[in-house]
Amino acid sequence: MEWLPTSASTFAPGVDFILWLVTIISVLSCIVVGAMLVYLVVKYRRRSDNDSTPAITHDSFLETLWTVIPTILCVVIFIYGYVYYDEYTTTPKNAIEINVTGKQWIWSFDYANGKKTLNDLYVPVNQPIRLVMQSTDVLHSFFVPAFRVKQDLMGNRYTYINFTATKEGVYDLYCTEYCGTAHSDMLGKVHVLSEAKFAAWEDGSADKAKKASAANIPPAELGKQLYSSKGCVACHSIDGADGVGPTWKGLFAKNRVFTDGTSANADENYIKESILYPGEKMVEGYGPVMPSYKGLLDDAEITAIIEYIKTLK
Ligand code: HEC
Ligand SMILES: [Cu+2]
Repeated sequence: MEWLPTSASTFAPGVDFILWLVTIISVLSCIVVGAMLVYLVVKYRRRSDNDSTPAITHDSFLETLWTVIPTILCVVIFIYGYVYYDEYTTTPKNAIEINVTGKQWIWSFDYANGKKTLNDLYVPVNQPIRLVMQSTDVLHSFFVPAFRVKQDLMGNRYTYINFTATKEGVYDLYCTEYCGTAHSDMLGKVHVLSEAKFAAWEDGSADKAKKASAANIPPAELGKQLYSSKGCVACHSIDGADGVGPTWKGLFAKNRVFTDGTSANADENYIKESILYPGEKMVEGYGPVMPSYKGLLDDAEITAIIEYIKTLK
């Protein structure tokens, strides 16, 4: 049985150590106090009607003991806590910076070379990373359990977090600040890549390889994957339920009415336009909250999403 999530950053061992330290101290104290309580209750129970207890009011030895021992324990916990907190809040000089924007209900990541990703953060292994984070609306919170890092994102200021991933792999990213209807869908993945794989990802050759393999799956199937991986799932249902955005069930070829009174038939071109320029035609009854996916989805991916929507009758 795994007690704690995978440990995949330089912070994880220290955080886990303090967690265990505090847990063990608490459990041991609880057992000792509990056992003494039972023992003393039994030992000094009232045995007969004229059994009387001596009136002891003070014991300097005991008082010193129960002051000194907890104080030492607190100081030890404080010192470990302080040392790790200091490490946690100090960014190494050679850290790579990545900008993070939290938005109802999407994570977006902007990299130094101009790349941008949604819900998927890519980082090289064994490289200090500094995230410069902000929110465009309400509070969100960036939490990667495997790295033992968590930090709120705010609308009026930048907040920071740093970490160094130590193990290649894909880790869960959660929003841990309740941020509205689709909070529970505000999920992402952190992809920790080897240096070589990260370089390939950065210059785009990994994208091409991935696209080539994506080309082998049916478009509707790819569209279904994109629906979750690109975060459409946060606002659009596929079962007819109303969400932040209209459901995709039965959307294709349906007549759409817009806030300016015009209307259109939901064909391929309309859906593509809705994805690239969501503000152009506002479906009646909904707010202007959908982000543009221009530059985030290529033509083949948009076609795949359209094919997927067509299957949702
Ligand atoms: C933050 C919430 C949100 C996310 C995320 C989102 N949308 Fe939307 N979407 C909306 C809202 C709200 C509308 C209706 C208002 C409008 O027309 O912009 C909408 C409208 C649409 C429409 C037109 C629907 C209709 O009924 O006419 C399409 C197509 C669409 N979105 C596709 C997508 C795709 C594809 C994705 C993911 C790649 C996505 N949306 C992600 C909120 C969102
Ligand atoms: Cu959130």
